Amino acid sequence: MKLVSKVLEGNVPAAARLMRGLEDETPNAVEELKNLYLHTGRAYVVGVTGAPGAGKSTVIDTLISIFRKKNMTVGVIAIDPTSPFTGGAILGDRVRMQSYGIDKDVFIRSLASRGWKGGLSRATVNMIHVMDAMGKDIIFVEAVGSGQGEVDIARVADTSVVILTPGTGDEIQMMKAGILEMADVFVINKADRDGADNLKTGLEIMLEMRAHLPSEWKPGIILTEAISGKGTEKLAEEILRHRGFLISSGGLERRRRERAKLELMMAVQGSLENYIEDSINKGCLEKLVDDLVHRKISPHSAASKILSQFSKQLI
Ligand SMILES: Nc1nc2c(ncn2[C@@H]2O[C@H](COP(=O)(O)OP(=O)(O)OP(=O)(O)O)[C@@H](O)[C@H]2O)c(=O)[nH]1
Ligand SMILES: [Mg+2]
Repeated sequence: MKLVSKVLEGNVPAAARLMRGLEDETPNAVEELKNLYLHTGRAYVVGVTGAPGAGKSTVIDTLISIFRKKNMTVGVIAIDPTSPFTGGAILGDRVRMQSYGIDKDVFIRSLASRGWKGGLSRATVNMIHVMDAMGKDIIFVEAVGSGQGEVDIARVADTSVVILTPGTGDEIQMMKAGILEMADVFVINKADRDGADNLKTGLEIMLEMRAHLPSEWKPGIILTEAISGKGTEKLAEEILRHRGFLISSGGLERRRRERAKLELMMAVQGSLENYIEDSINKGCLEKLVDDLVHRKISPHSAASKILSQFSKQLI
């Protein structure tokens, strides 16, 4: 439990060590997390998604400065796009956001999108908890959006920012992936390029087509040129406006409840998976698979057997 008290004091090496432990889900780190969790729930989480190269890192970069000026401490979790050639994480984000390396109130951590024992959602949620416990006021989670991915980030974020760029046909992709429904704030970045106004109009029409109750949040559309910082102050305001709306409407509490439930389900799933892995060692699982292959049992009955053994073990 030594790491937790250090993390709560904002100790960076301790936080980095705990994060590494959580990457591999070592028993020690998982034990520390149990205690750490009780000190979390204060940070505001902003998901930032968009196509590769849309400008997510550049936008976050400008937002870091804006929120630091508001005296808020910042955490960033950058889920790197994985190169199809090497399977390694692209280093660009780390280099670009390096200038904050000396500011102790900004903590940036990259996460490779592969190789996480418990899956990306669990890894991301755990990183959020560590930064939250460190006392970060606002945490940005950058993730490449390619359909399913954004939806997952939306489940762990309080505010979901979706970045689009002109001339890429993003809006069509977006409708297909159901992103329209999950975005709280739309950003049209690279507004210095042709087609930004057309994209905005198209997006407005799509949003109008959705039925809105007067009490519902209507996502704003912010035009930015992240590279020069133009429009990003407005974006920061819009994020805070959404936060205000969530707090006053009770939406924040609902979202956080959903998140707690998601985590509970992931924890149950994790415990079951660990149990099943142990069963493999004992040969139980292979025996069940044999029975399935020879049609002596159905998958549902086999699952019930595993679950009943599991529940006996819990008692
Ligand atoms: N013209 C223009 N270029 C921009 C703007 N914002 C970012 N860029 C450039 O777009 C490129 C990609 O920006 P990033 O911030 O790395 O984009 P990203 O979405 O984080 O990219 P990945 O993490 O690789 O998915 C960089 O070369 C930026 O300099 C902008 O407003 N206008
Ligand atoms: Mg990036």
